[in-house]
Amino acid sequence: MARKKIALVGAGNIGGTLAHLIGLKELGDVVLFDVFAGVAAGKALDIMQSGPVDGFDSKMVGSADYAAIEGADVVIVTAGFPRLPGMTRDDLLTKNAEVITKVAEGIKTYAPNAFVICITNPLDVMVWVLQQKSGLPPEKVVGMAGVLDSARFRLFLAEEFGVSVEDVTAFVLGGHGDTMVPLTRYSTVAGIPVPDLVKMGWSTQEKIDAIVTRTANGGGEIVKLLEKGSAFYAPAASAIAMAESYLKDKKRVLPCAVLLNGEYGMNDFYVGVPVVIGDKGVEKIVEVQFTEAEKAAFDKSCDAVKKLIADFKKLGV
Ligand code: TXD
Repeated sequence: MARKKIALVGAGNIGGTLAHLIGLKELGDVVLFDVFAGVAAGKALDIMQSGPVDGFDSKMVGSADYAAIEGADVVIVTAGFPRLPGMTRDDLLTKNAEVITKVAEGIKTYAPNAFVICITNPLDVMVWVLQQKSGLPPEKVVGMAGVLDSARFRLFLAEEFGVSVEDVTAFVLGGHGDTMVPLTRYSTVAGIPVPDLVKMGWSTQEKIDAIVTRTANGGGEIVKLLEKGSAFYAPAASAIAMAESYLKDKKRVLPCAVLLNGEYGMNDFYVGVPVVIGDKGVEKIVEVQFTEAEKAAFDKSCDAVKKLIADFKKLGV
């Protein structure tokens, strides 16, 4: 069986980390694409040279020519401009929409059968632009945000409870941004919901509320610390979990930004909800019952995404 081909459009911080993880996990061969061909080729060669040490044989090349991504099984898109301190995700809208439009054309021409994972911010709008402009089926174009947001939530909860991150599951919905909706009711330690753990005296509601706020601002916290650029290790690991579920038909249940078509009473825009990812792409959208407060928070988050899309349409990019 031939090795899978994974194209990484954008060879910056996340792109390089993705390539390294793909090598370490032996998921396939890698094409790093970037407008800076030298950066893409340099990272590809550098990572391939770690192969003999770590014991992987993935072939890696760098290119500034879209023809290089031809026939890719998976395309992960990070191309664009990162968020700088003081800049909101929304400020990135115009600049990154232009980049994503070009990327969509490249994918449509050279990798129309790929499973495409978009990471570029502002995520929920960029993944929508990518799907619209590429014309790929919606079940093959998803956005990565929820896996990262729930990983942050899981880490903070694990620290609060003094337990392994492995035993904490978390449930995060909505747009990637300040309006994201962490559902504590569906977040657990080994199956015990967080509200029950509060009742058991493991924490207080105030502390859980603070963790929810910290999670929603998780990206900004890293941006502030780094001073230059945004998070890249955890975002890369999160996208790899999604790619792996597709490539191995694992059917993992992961929160991803997907195009809603009536689910949750919403239509025609991308937002984060739990989905099953298998070899057909998004195989199922999981619809949970909301309480009134949860529904209000989810609607607010959807409104923020819809507003961004309306802003984008006005720009006419
Ligand atoms: O949860 C999430 N979705 C995110 C999103 C979490 C963290 C970061 N998130 C966003 O990912 C971030 O706001 C950025 O929009 C992307 C990529 O982040 P990264 O840290 O990798 O940014 P870099 O290091 O600046 O890399 C971007 C690369 C860089 O090498 C540019 O030269 C390249 O993109 N670039 C392009 N490549 C191809 N084609 C075009 N047109 C292009 N323009 C820039």
